[in-house]
Parts: sequence; C-alpha cells; structure tokens
Amino acid sequence: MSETAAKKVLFEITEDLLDTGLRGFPVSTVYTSEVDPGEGLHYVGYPIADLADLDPEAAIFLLFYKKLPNKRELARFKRELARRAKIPTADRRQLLKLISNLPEKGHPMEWMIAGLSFAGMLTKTGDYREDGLNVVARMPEIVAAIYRVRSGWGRPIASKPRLGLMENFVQMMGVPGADAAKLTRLMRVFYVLHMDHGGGNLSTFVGKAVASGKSDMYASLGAAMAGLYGPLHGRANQECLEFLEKAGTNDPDTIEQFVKDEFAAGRSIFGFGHAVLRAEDPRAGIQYELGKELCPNDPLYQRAVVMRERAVKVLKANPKVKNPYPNVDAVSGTLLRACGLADSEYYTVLFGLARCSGIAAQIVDERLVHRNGKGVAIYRPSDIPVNQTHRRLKKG
Ligand code: AMX
Repeated sequence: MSETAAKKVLFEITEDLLDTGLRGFPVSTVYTSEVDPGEGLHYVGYPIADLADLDPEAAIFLLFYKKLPNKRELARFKRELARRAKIPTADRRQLLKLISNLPEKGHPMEWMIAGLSFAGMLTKTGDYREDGLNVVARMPEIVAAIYRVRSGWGRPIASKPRLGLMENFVQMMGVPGADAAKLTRLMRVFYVLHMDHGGGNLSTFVGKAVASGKSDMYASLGAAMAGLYGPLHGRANQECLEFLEKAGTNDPDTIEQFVKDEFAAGRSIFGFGHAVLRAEDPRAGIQYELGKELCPNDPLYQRAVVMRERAVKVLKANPKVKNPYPNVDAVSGTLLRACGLADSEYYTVLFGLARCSGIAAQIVDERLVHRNGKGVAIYRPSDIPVNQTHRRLKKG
C-alpha cells in the first residue's frame, strides 16, 4: 500500500458514537462474508439465498478457500473432513468421559464451551488451519454427545463421518421419535445459514480478538461461543421460541396486542430487529419457506407466520427501532421443534455448531493471510478516560 493510500481517512468518529458497542467502527477487513444492510448476508460475494441448498461442506470450502468447489474438489474435501472427524481413540474416550461428567444444571452452551476446551487440551496441533478444519469436522460429534448425555437419551452414538457432516450429525443425535430425513434436510439448511455473518458480530469479533493474542483456535472459539451464549446474540433463538410460546395464541389481533404490551413493558420482541440489517433478513425468509415444506400445519410455525406480520406492524410504529423486520431467529426454533428437537435450551448450540466454521475461517485469515501473511496485530482499540483527573495520594 502506498503511503498516501495508507493515510486515507476512512471514517469519522463523533462523540455520539462512543459507548455504542463500536457500531459503525470498521474494526477489521474480512474475506469470508458481508452483511449488506439492504440485501443481507453474502458469503464471498454470493447471496445466502443462492447457497442455502448447497452441501454444507461446499459452503465450508467456500469460506476457507474463497471459491466454490467443483465436483472433484468437493468429493476430496468431504473425504478430508471425514478423515479429520476421527478423533484418536484414547482422546475420544477421554473427551466423552469429560463431557459425561459435566453438571446437568449447566446450560448446553456452557457444555459446548467446556467441550471445545477439552477438545483443545486433548487434540490441538497449534496450527490455526489444521485446528480450524479439525474443529469443523469434529464439532458434530461433540455437540451430538452433549445433546445425548445432557438430555438423558443414552450413550453417545459412534460417528460415521463418511455419511456427510449433517447426515452424520443427525445419525449421532439419534433423536427419539424424530423423522431423520426431515431433520437432516433442516439441519443442512440451518448449518449453511448460520455459518458466518461478517466480521463485526459479537462472537466473531471476540474469537478473532482472542486469537490476535495468539491464543489457539480452540480457546479462541471457546471465547467466541461465550459471546454467542448471550440472549441478545446467539441465545435469541432460544428466547424467540419461548417468546412465541408466551404469546399463547394464533389469533392475529391478540398477538398484536401481546407484542405492544411486551414492547411497552421494555421487553425485547425476540426474532425482530438487527444491528446492521435494515430489511427482513433473507435467512428468515428462507426458513419461513422451508417451514411450508417441512411443517406447514404446525401450530407454532403458523404462529411465527402471524408474528411476522403483526410484530413488524407494531415495531414499525416505534421510530426508535431501526429495523422492525424478522431476523434469522424469528422462525428457526419452530422448525427445529417441528422436526423433533423440542428443547429450546439447545438451539444456541446448533447455531454455535455452524458458526464455529465461519469464525474458524476468519481466524485462519486473520492469523495467516492478512498483512501479507504476517497476520492482524494484537487487538488494542483505544479508549477515552472519563472522570479520571490525574491526582496523587497525600503523604502523611
Ligand atoms: N425489541 C425491543 N426493542 C428493540 C428491538 C426489539 N426487537 N429492536 C430494537 N429495539 C430497541 C433497542 O433496544 C434500542 O432501544 P434503546 O434506544 O432504548 O436502547 C432501540 O430500539 C434502537 O435499537 P436498534 O438500533 O434498532 O437495534 P440495536 O442495534 O440496538 O439492537 C438487537 C439490535 C438485535 C439487539 C435488537 O433489535 C433486539 O434486541 N432484538 C430482539 C433480540 C433478537 O431477536 N436478537 C437476535 C439478533 C440476531 C442474532 O444475533 N442472533
């Protein structure tokens, strides 16, 4: 970069931007994805609607290598992920034992953070790319084990990675009473939709910040998942389903009144609004459509459809809300429940399972690609001291 280009002013910070959670501050460059305020999410330039039905492995390839794989590359990459999914036997045994001993009252996300930490202690190589791809390949087994053990469904089921990432995940979950074909269809789309969302969202930002101090991939992803755990971020999909249940009816006018009352009471209208988007999230639209295919008669899905119309109406009437439209979480929980995953406490773990791949790809870029391979420097934004006039302790 020329010296003139390096000194080009990119943006201005005004006082009113302080303490707004870094909104509008471009903190990094990113190669994997973009959130366009009007058009929504793109992965490496492709709109998410074009990618929703791809093999999840193809989307992972895209985020890691910045191009869609051809048939041969995809087949080779699937074989590579299947090979990476195999955790060495002794480590696997110990990992599952550790997971089996976690406290039942811990949230599934707390289990996931612990699972990542255990997996790191047992299997990390210290190479960001190796560890990143290994985590992507192994997370389905870790998450399936968390689900089975914590839900009391029985012992973890052996992994068959050659089935494919989400096919194997559904097989390892062994969800009692679920239609495996429907759940697989849903999980394949759910995974692709949730993989990445630009570089500035809380969990991704945190993961990359931690990695910038040269913490390893597993620790960085663990920190990222702690960010995702928050109810305003990843846990919104759990809260959203509970919010729909709380509405208690499918009658449009009663739902509208319910939303008005919740908003007036200062509570969140879950599944609506966004920090960057200024239109309906295309990922919401894709899932409303998928619901028509998978569970059109499910009463909770139908309630989510009514909410789509009435919550927007109520939020639009409140000018402080910058985006009154559905976000990715508005309907995802109803689809998961209709396909057999009834317990909303686990939904953020499913989000995290997918999001680890995007964050891992971004960490690989920041550590190994940016600044001609030197990597992004350790994160150190500045701050402005307030009410801290310099003074001294009086002696004597
Ligand atoms: N319900 C209630 N209040 C809302 C709201 C909503 N859905 N969306 C925005 N607001 C409020 C904000 O709290 C803020 O109020 P304040 O000025 O009194 O603090 C005001 O409207 C302006 O907010 P904004 O600039 O439009 O949004 P934001 O960037 O501050 O917040 C978000 C974005 C997502 C946290 C917010 O829309 C929200 O709380 N939505 C409900 C929770 C949710 O669905 N989260 C999922 C987001 C997607 C994800 O990360 N998984």
